[in-house]
Amino acid sequence: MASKLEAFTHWVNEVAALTRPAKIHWCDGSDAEYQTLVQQMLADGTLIELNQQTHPGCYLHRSHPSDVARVEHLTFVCHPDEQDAGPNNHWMDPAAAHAKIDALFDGCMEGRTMYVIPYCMGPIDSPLARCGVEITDSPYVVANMKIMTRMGAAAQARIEREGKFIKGLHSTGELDPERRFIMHFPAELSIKSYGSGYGGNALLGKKCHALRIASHQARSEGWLAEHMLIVGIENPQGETHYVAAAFPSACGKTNLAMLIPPEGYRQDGWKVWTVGDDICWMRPGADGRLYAINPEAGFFGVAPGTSDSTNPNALKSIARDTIFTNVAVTTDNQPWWEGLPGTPVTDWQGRPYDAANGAAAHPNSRFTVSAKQCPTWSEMAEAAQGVPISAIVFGGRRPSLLPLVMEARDWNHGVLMGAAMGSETTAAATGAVGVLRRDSMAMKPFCGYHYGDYFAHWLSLDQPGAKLPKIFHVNWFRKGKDGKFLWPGFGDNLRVLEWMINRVEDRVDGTETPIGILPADGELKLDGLKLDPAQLDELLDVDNAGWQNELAAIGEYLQSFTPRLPERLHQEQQRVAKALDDADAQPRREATAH
Ligand code: GTP
Ligand code: SPV
Ligand code: MN
Repeated sequence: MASKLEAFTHWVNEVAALTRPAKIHWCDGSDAEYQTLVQQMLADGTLIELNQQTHPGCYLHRSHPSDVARVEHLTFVCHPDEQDAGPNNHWMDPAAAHAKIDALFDGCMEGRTMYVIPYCMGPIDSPLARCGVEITDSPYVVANMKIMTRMGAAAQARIEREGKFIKGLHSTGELDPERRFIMHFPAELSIKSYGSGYGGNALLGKKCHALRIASHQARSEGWLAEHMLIVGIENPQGETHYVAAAFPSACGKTNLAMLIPPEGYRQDGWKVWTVGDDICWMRPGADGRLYAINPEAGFFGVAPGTSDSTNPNALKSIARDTIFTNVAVTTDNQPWWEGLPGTPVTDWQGRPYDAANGAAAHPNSRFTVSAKQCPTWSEMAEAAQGVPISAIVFGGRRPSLLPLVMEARDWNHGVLMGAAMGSETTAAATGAVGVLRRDSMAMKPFCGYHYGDYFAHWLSLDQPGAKLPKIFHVNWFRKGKDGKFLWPGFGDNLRVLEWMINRVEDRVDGTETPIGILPADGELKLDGLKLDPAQLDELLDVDNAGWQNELAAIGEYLQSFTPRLPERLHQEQQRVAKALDDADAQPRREATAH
């Protein structure tokens, strides 16, 4: 026992010797501790009080204008062997990486407080959960970790019991983009992050631990750590199916996780339960099905676009006890962003709002809120064994070609669909926005090892006795010739989820096409929706020639992972390409593919 605790304190002492803080604070995760930190941050300007009448317990944080998103070009995965990082990661030799970043950490906490944050990712008593400790000099990080994870005494007790935890060291440093690195050492189960105070760069339990390090651990332990929401769909008979969906950053996970059923569905008794909005850890259970937990305890959600018409559940969740980062404010000091009623007077940088300066709220402005505040929060989110997954969904922002929904014919085909995912880039990471890039399983920025090995790991789950979920691909973002989205999206996405569940339950047949199974005529329930039939045709159109090009591009992309590309995935790409060529050789049918 004692030695397990010693390893923990030894590491803390080592870090203190390097960073030389004036004080060390061991976080207990209590509400009193949170309140004390908030008062301190209000006093030094780190937090700004928002209108406490309309938004009790809500505060605004303005990050440095150069520090508003994840920095993928400064994020490194430092495996001893460069090959293990793969072409999907930036790599640095571990010893060189430590030397480089330790030089920045040297004395960086002088005169300041160092916080030690024990946390648990996942329900505290879950065998699927994993613990970590983040050391940081940022009280803003402590407050966010308190909301986003199970932080404090209970986590510390589990760490003392197990001895094993992920070591995360963070300092906001000078916020100089030239002195900013997010480094991962999977073999050492450790993370070092310097020079950013923002989201995924600084809240180390989230992307750094729960995806980059965890995906590596998951591979050797036979499970999956994925960038997925988890949502429960309860039908009028009271049966609930759980769906896990991977969409790239700012492509709709939080929205789908909290969706409100369309009017007719609500009347019929459909309910939607939120289990997670960003990260999903799943593992095969004794019955062969995949069981999933949400390792997080809160939401770090995109603010712009969140409104009463798009995501009322999110809006209700953030009416109190929420930290807002980089949003605008109104005259009466309420938080504001594009999509809300009212008018902004101060922009996200604290300047008087002027449309000439661009959006009032930063496009990647966020809210941090406890998941318990969500009206649709599922009690199953606390279940130690997790929830059984009926369907896995992949999707991205694809203005053309990709149909509203398609189903993979088997696991291999589903893994190909995930690997082939593409999406237009968003403001969630620094860099150009709206550029189409491949983002396999929405994990391009988060897979902690070689994508070829990762695809092989996915394929390896298909074993005798496994009862794997069906795999689907969706696209809420297909546009018509007028440049407008063809599909209304948001709550109406339930119509697509219902079709998936009907497929899982074998209640509908779908239509086979070379690219997968699409809804047959009449299988998508569209009652109460004003959707032009021509629009539906376009949403479900399979453009053979376009798809032949797509398959060639997918083939080329997959080849970039040789020699580690699994032969099975290559063969699957060849199979679909051939099916398209064969369809081309056949005389044209009169109707489109659905
Ligand atoms: P991260 O937290 O970055 O991982 O993002 P996320 O995947 O949770 O994305 P989120 O749900 O916050 O949505 C991001 C943006 O996509 C918001 O501006 C939404 O309004 C928009 N969006 C979400 N769902 C839909 C949809 O069904 N249709 C359309 N057109 N837009 C959507
Ligand atoms: C994402 O970018 O996918 C996010 C926000 O969920 S961050 O925490 O910054 O990773
Ligand atoms: Mn995310």
